[in-house]
Amino acid sequence: MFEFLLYSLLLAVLPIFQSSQSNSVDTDKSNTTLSLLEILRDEFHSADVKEQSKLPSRDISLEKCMMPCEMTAKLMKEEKHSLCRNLQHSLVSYTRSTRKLIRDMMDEHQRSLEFLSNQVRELMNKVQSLSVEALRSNAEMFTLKPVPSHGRDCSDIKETMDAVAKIPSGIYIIQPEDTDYAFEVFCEMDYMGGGWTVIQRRTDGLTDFKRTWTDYSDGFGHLPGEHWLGLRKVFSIVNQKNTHFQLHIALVAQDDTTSYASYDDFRIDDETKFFAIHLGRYAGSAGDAFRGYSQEQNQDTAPFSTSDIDNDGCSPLCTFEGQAVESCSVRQNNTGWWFNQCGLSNLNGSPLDSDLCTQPHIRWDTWTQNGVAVKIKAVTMKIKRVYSPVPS
Ligand SMILES: [Ca+2]
Repeated sequence: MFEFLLYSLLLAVLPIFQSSQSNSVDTDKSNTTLSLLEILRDEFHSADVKEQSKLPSRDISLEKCMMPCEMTAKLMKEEKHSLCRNLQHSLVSYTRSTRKLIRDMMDEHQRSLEFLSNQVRELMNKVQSLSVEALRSNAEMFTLKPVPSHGRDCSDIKETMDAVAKIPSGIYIIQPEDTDYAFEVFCEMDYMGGGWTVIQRRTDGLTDFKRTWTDYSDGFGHLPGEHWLGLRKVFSIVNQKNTHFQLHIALVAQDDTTSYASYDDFRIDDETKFFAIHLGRYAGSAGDAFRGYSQEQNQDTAPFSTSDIDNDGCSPLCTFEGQAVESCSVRQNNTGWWFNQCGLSNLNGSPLDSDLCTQPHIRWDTWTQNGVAVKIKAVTMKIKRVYSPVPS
């Protein structure tokens, strides 16, 4: 019986070895194993024959053939079914675990993405809040903190700082007395004793002086070059208590000859009176073009005019350079000035106009050569404190 079981077992494993033989690289080893199995089968068969020969009155040939074959087939079938079942279970289990693994990984990625999105949202909120805070700080800095000024005007700066060291010409910050804001001005610290606050400069014609009332009130241009400081700022300087200001007008002709006009008590009214000009005594070499030669030409006490605010005294028309004009500003390139029936001066004209007869230009018509107005290519207007008693 034992031999029979052993033989059955061998028959069951033989196909496996045969199968592995066809796929195995180690062919010799498989052949050896196969030979061994065949020998064992033959031996078992011999032993079986011997055993069968001892059994009396039985169909030996039938049992010898049928029993092992049936058992073998049954065993092989069960083995195959078992293997298939195991394989099927393994595949199902593997598929399930793989699906679960993929699902877990996707869940993990989703959680990571959500976490990162939240982080980004929080950071953006922080950036926005910091931007708002920075803007508020800047606004507070400019609105609440006063800008430190160097003095009340260029004369004040010259007096207080020049005692310590010589100070150069350039841009300084001033805050005139009783003025609630500071602003920049160009100070000339070398010319005629220094301490001059420049209120107008015209040199190369690159700055557009065709401006409205608002621009002439607030100022425009580039402080180191051509500019108009602005009537409101000029008013705040000359309106300081216990001060008098001298106005100096420096002129340069196209042939580079120079001339000047000076007024020892210069001031202007406030905006409600259209910044009307008031001039003291004249001194200089260029003539008193502000006052001209007759009362009709006198610009002293005249209000300021621009192309959009007409105070030029032409009612309804003036005669200017032989023509009837309604607006002295419009007739003179839309520039602003203290026109009075136009008059003999307008220092805001263009220095590039060469034809004095037909084109607007810098005008100071009391400066003449051989009876003809000089062609002016540059002008500077500047003011300085005076301390000598001024006659009232
Ligand atoms: Ca007019």
